[in-house]
Amino acid sequence: MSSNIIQDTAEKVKSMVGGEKGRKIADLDTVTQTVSPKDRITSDFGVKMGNVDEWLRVASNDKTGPMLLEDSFARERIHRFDHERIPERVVHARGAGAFGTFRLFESAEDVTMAGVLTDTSRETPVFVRFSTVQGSRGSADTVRDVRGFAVKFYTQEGNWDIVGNNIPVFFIQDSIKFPDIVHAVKPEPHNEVPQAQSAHNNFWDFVYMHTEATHMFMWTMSDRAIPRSYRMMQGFGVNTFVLVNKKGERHYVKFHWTPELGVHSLVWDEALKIAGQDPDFHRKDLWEAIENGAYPKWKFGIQVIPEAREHDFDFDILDATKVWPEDLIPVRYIGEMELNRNVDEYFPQTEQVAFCTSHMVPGIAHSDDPLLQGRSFSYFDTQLSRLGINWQELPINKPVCPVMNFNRDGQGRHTITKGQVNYWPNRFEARPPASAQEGAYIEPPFNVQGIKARTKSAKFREHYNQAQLFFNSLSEPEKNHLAAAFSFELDHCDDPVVYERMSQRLADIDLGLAQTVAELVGGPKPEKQTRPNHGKKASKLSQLEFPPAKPTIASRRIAIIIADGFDNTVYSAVKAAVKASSALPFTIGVRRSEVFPAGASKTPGSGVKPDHHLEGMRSTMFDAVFVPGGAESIKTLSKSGRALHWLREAFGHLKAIGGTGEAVELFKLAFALPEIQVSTNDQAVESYGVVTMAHVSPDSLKETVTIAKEGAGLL
Ligand code: HDE
Repeated sequence: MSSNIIQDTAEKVKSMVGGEKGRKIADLDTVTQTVSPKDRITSDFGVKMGNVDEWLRVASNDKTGPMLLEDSFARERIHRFDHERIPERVVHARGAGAFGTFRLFESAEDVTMAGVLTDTSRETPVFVRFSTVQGSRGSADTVRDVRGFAVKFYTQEGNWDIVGNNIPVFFIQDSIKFPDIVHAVKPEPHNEVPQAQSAHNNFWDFVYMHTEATHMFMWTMSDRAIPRSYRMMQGFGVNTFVLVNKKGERHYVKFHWTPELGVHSLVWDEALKIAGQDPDFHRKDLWEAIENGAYPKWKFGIQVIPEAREHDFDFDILDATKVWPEDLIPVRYIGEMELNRNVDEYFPQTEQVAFCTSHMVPGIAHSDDPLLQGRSFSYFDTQLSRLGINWQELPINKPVCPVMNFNRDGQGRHTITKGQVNYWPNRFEARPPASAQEGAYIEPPFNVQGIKARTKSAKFREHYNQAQLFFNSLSEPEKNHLAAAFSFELDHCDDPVVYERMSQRLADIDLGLAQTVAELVGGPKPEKQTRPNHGKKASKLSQLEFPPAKPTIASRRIAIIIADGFDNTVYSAVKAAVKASSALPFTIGVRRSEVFPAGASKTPGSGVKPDHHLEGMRSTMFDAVFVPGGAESIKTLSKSGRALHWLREAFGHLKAIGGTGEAVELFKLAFALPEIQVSTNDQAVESYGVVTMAHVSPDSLKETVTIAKEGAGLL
């Protein structure tokens, strides 16, 4: 009891093996077991089992009699199996997680005293879980939805969680509305349809009735809601938090994650198809990238407003349905996160991880954001039904610094605390709680005034300005995708009240948008803009403003299509070049068994064994397609409906496509667009994203390889 907890912390932290960044992994290692197939199977109580295939029963060669209840081995197996499931998360049920490291490259000590944001020598271990919101645990990854972006920092001062999303605003302003929005967006109660989609009457009815949702539904109808990869999306803390520095000064803050690979999305047709073809597309993508050493990275940034400037803006900075435009409050990038290790087992790690907005460390605090305050109640509460009262003891949730308190007992408690007392103060040399100087979390004094009432500041009542700002700031293709998304969603609403009203609502934002959508979905076509457009734009709302930090094809999936008689020189050179750029080449053959190059003897072993065949994997699984020439190969592919569909689909999804030699003829046939220019010699020609080279000489082969390697025209 009398031990000095602060000193303990420092010593324990120092003594942890594996260095700073390995600290959480070393901690998890203490509870990790590696099961070898050579190990003998035992019961949960450690007794070796002699038979795991047959229940003990009364039987003989000619008679199979009743089973015996006495077989506790068999009963144990069934009993454990019966209770394998826990309640899935009520939202964000489907997710994928990974471990990583957070490094700070600039101290933010002017605004916070949090060690994790001021000590540039630290490497803080993190666990991140990405998720979709609406669907259940078994739903598809590429649905149109917000993505969760939750980060747990295992800091030396305790756990800090930023439980964010990939969209910077939210549907509602007050947490009391959360059950309504979630009920409305989830499958409808009478028939539990549809799964993982907002394209239904109840959702659009809700957002029509709640004008505060207008800004958010503009984002969810944009390309942001169908990301190409978890690795290619931004993360936002969404809520307004407070940073406190050593002088006790408070600053309002928003947290940002910006991906090194840039922000990229699927096109809707791709997203729809992938949901069926590979429902685990995002989960696999994250896993594959980490296994291949293409560790995803995000820059970490803060937008800071000093306390005294809280009321200087035409929106309330505590309103989670508003962004802080970056032109007004620039993002200050101070750190970087890398994800570099996959989980060892999904359930104890990704499923049992529990994030809470109230997990904060000294230097980081709550603001009066009415959404945040309610969240901080909800996350604690929900873990009780998911994981039980001792959820913070689960290895993935345990801090890496010591925990000492008198919270005790409860179901599933497994920490054993020695000592005679479990209360404070006590007759032993109990030390008082720590002071701020000793690292305690002390709420900075804050003057609160007001009338007790169910209301919010007047600025919370303005709901359209930023919806227009967002729309005005998008590029033309993004605006077109937005109109298409509304048209898809409202087409799935069969109650005319819903799609007719929503068609009208869009005229509060933009007349052109409202008219396009109304016409397509059969709503009344608005004649005039019901709310004048202020015409303002802001930077960093269009995702096109987030290109990759440097052009790269690393970790991209590139399909190389071949049939018997393909040009092996080009095939091998391109494949090697793709690999050399840390991208992933996949050979797609007309069949998965050996395919033979031009001039080969066709003896077993002299050909190439493709990774997949054209029916097994579709173009939607790849970022780019390359077809090497070879007269016989191209003749076969030209006659294959599937091969032509592959190319047309890739073209329609705006994929980069490349081909040499006779492949030029295949492209003419597949695309049949007179506008597309193709090469007629050994010069590469790029047109509509299709790169061709009709003749390949030793010199031009180098160029082909460069095209593939540098991604020029490919991605
Ligand atoms: Fe959540 N949210 N949320 N949310 N949320 C949950 O907590 C809640 C909100 C977010 O990977 C639940 O542990 C309320 C905003 C993520 O484990 C639950 C309100 C943002 C995750 C909950 C919100 C989020 C959750 C379900 C309105 C973006 C997944 C299981 C006041 C900043 C975390 C759980 C993970 C999960 C409540 C609004 C993000 C029920 C009451 C805004 C990323 O507690």
